[in-house]
Parts: sequence; C-alpha cells; structure tokens
Amino acid sequence: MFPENHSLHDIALKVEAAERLDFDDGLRLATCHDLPALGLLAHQVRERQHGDTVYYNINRHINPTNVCYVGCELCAYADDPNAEGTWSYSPAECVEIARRDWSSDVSEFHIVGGLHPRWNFQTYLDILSSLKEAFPTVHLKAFTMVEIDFLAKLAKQSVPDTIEDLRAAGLDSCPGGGAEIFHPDIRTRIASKKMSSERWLEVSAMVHEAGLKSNATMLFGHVESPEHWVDHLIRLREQQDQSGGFQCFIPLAFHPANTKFDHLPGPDLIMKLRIVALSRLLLDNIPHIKAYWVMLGREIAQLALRYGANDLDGTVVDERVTFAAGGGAGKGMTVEEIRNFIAGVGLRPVLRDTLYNMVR
Ligand code: V47
Repeated sequence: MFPENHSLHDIALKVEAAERLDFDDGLRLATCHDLPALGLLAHQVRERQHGDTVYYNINRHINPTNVCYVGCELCAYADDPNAEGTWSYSPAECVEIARRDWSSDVSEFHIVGGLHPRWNFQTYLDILSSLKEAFPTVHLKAFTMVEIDFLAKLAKQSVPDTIEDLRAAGLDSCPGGGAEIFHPDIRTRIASKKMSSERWLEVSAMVHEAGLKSNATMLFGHVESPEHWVDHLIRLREQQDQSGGFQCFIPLAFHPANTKFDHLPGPDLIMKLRIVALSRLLLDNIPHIKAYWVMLGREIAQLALRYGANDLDGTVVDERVTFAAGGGAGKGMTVEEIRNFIAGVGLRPVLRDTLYNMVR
C-alpha cells in the first residue's frame, strides 16, 4: 500500500496481513506525522470488517442525576446535592423525561449518572423497572462499571448478584464510561478517587460473564501522552481476549470547561482523528469504533468515518455530560441529519439496535 521508503511501510504490511500490532507499532502510529496515511490504514481495516456500512441508532440519553460524591477532576458534575444546577430525578420523573420527544422508533435509552450520596440501591432498580414497564420494547443500556461497582457496595452484595438484580429490573447492556485513562500516572491526576483501572476491567469481565454486552471508552486530550493511549488500548484488547463482551469502543474527547482542567484547550482535530484511527488499528478484537459526534463535534465525527469509525451513536436527544463541560455539538441530531452526514462521505447509513442488529 505504501512505498518501501514510507515510515509506516512495515506496519502497513502487517495491517494488510491482518497481523496483530504491538505496543511499539502503536506508539509509532500514535506519533507519526502522516495523518492521511494513518487514516488510510484504519479505513482499510474498517472496510475489511464492515464494508461501506455506518451504523446509527435512534436513542435517548437519560441522566437521572448529576450529583456525584466522587468529585473527579475531569468532570463538570457537582458533588453537593444542594448545589445550584443539580438535578436528581425520581423514577417517575425519568419516565416523564423519556416520554418527552418520544417516538416509537426509539430503540435505546442510554442511562448514566453520578454516584448519588443519598440514593439507595432500590432507587436505581426502580429507575430501570419503571422505564421497562413504561417502554417494554426499549433496550436499557444503563450504568457504567463505576456505577455497577458502587451499586454492589450500596446493596452490600457481590457484583454478580448486583448484576442479576439489575437485570431482573430491566438492564439489557452497559455503556462504556468511566474507563478514562487506565495508566495510573494519569488516572491519579484526572480521576484520583475513582475506582482503579484493574477494578474497571474486572467488573467488565463480570458483566460479560453474566452474558451482557458492554462498551469501552478512553478519555483523551488532557494531560496524557501517546504512550498512555497505547497502554490503554492494549489493556482493553487483553481484557477482550479474555472476556469477549465489548462490542464497541468510543474515544471521548475531553471538554475542559467547568472542570479542574479548564485552563487546557482540549484536543484538536488532528488528535481526534489520530485517536479514532489508532483505536481501529490496535483494537483488532472489538468490532465497532464509534465516532461519538457529541464529543468529537459534528464535522470531525463525519471525517472520522473515513479514519476507521463505523458507528455514529444516535439521535441522542438531551445529552448532558459533555454539555455541562462546554460541549458545543448540540444535544441531539435528527435521523435525516445523520443519514445525510453518513452519505456525505460516500458511506451507507444502516439503522441498528443496541446489539448491532440491523433494523428495517
Ligand atoms: O464516563 C466526563 C466522560 C463519560 C467529561 O457506551 C467527559 O455507547 C469529556 O461514557 N469531557 C460518559 N468527557 C459518556 C460515555 C458514553 C457516551 C456515549 C456513548 C457511550 C456508550 C458512552 O464521559 C464519562 C467520562 O469518561 N466525561 N467528563 C468531560 N469533561
């Protein structure tokens, strides 16, 4: 694909032969200056796996509360339930919110929130069961590994027992948040009080063991360096070799406003495209890479579809995590906008459900 004197020639040969890339390959890709070459390699892999398909879904985000006692340095959520601008919705209010902008096409509720210092386990179960009762056909993709671990402590029982209770209340799969950056040198700076990386991976394994799918993320563009990206992606790949339940990886672009890092600029276009391509090339065992338009920005998400991404997430509606941290991409997109977006880069939009089944 590349001439013999190109700096990525040997890696291109490995990619062509579908050979696994190692840490050093990853670091060379993460630091190479030929971004279009990186994009071509990632696009080649993505075409081999998915042809010209780009998946999207019709979903709605529900954030039951933005109160969280952990106080991660990277996050714009508040730790005090009485602070201005906080919300804590009851199960009935979550249902009411879900009914707003409701259409029968909605196939997924994406439910994440803070670790509320005053809620009990039953409140979280009631949120799931109320939504499931009101919308029995909608897939509930709820609670990150951080929340599941916290809920097990609240319930004073094991993680597998907690997952079983959540499942019985309506849980169908889990979103990928809370992974941040696994390397301890960075994790201790951006999420000093959050669960360890090892625990995040361990809880994922328990979710997969229970037969549920989950996603994985990486938060980039703050105080980390290229070796931390490669370390993160390889740890995920190793976990996936063992437990196999990650279906999608979502690179999350850091938004600094209202966080402890509000003096930082956040990642630029080059870094965003580089991370999307790098993820596609290193994560040879995770089927889907999502260009999450809310965090990448709409135009960059569109371009990312030519840099290895094969999924756009969805209509979203009322996203609040990024919005709180200064996100300017908006809170939702229409199906028509999404389809034009995908067709605009010569690819084929395919409506999916949460488990990547095609919806007609
Ligand atoms: O866990 C927090 C991140 C995540 C900021 O699984 C921030 O399909 C940027 O995980 N700037 C929540 N990011 C979002 C998330 C997600 C989103 C879309 C789809 C899926 C999926 C998962 O947002 C958090 C954290 O890693 N985050 N603060 C910030 N200031």
